[in-house]
Amino acid sequence: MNAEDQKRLLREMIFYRRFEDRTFEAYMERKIGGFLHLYSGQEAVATGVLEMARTGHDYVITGYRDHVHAIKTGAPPREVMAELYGKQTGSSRGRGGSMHIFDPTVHFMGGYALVGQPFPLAAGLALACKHKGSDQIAICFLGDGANNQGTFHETMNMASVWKLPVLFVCENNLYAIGTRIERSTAVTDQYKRVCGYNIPSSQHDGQNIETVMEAAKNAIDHVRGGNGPYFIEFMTYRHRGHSMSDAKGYRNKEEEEQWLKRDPIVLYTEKLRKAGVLSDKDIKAMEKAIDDEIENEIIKFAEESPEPRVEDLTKYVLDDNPDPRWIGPLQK
Ligand SMILES: Cc1ncc(C[n+]2csc(CCOP(=O)(O)OP(=O)(O)O)c2C)c(N)n1
Ligand SMILES: [Mg+2]
Repeated sequence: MNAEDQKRLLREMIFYRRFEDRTFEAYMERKIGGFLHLYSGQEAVATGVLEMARTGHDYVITGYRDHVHAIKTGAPPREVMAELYGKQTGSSRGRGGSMHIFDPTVHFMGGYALVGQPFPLAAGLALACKHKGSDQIAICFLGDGANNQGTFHETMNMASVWKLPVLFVCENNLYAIGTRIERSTAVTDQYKRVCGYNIPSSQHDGQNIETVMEAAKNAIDHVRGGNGPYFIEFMTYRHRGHSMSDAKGYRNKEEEEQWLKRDPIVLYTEKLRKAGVLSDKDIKAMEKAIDDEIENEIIKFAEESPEPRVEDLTKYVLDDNPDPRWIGPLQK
């Protein structure tokens, strides 16, 4: 990878971190309501995997921790922020909020609140790709906890039998809300669980973005090459609580400190600094430009956007009244 791409990827990860930090503040100021699950600490996974995908062409789907996945897929950050604010200009026209970012114009097929819901939807998207005879694939992100849902097992079986072009990306952050993985899951290495469905799989470090990219490239090549599904697991950690009302009492300080040392942004910044790609001054300038962009373009847009109108309440909800932006792209 050349230095320009490395710098861009670091900038993207810092942008995602600052975006999430700023949503935290807006939530505390009561500008964002409802549930809010932040992605801080896991940035290298979505950034690295989607860097290797053909965004806008492939279909991407995930759970409720979805802001970064949506933006990296191509949803405009200011529309994602406006959605968090519940505004009419939001990705889902203010109807969805944090857990339901949706932008089919870039084939981001949603965040979903129900754990395990995206598995069968991803299989459906992959089946559609297969029927169309296209080289598109579906990429389904999900947490370690989601793999204990019935939908996981049903989907893995059908995806394998039908050789569907779907990549399952497990973000194993060791916890499902406050339950540590050993307490809920008999086989804690998630990649081993799909051997019963004859799906090839592997496990990798999710904190090193270049490792993620290399692993994702191999997995995507496998799926796009017509070989059926692949299941890839990344070991990672969320820095913040599960959602905003979580004081993290179930985790110990030593564990958190260990993972903070392996923060994906810290690791990549160190690597690029040592390689002479970036100086401390460059990093400071980068952070300043990101903060300005978030404040002056993204937050400003969300704050100044109108609320949805009461008389439009049922608009875009039912099939007979879709958002015109969504009609064409869904057919592509
Ligand atoms: C069907 C369903 N059951 C339970 C819940 C409550 N719930 C919300 S998040 C969550 C844990 C999911 O953990 P994981 O898949 O590891 O994702 P992470 O939050 O770690 O990203 C649970 C049980 C839900 N949203 N949907
Ligand atoms: Mg988890």
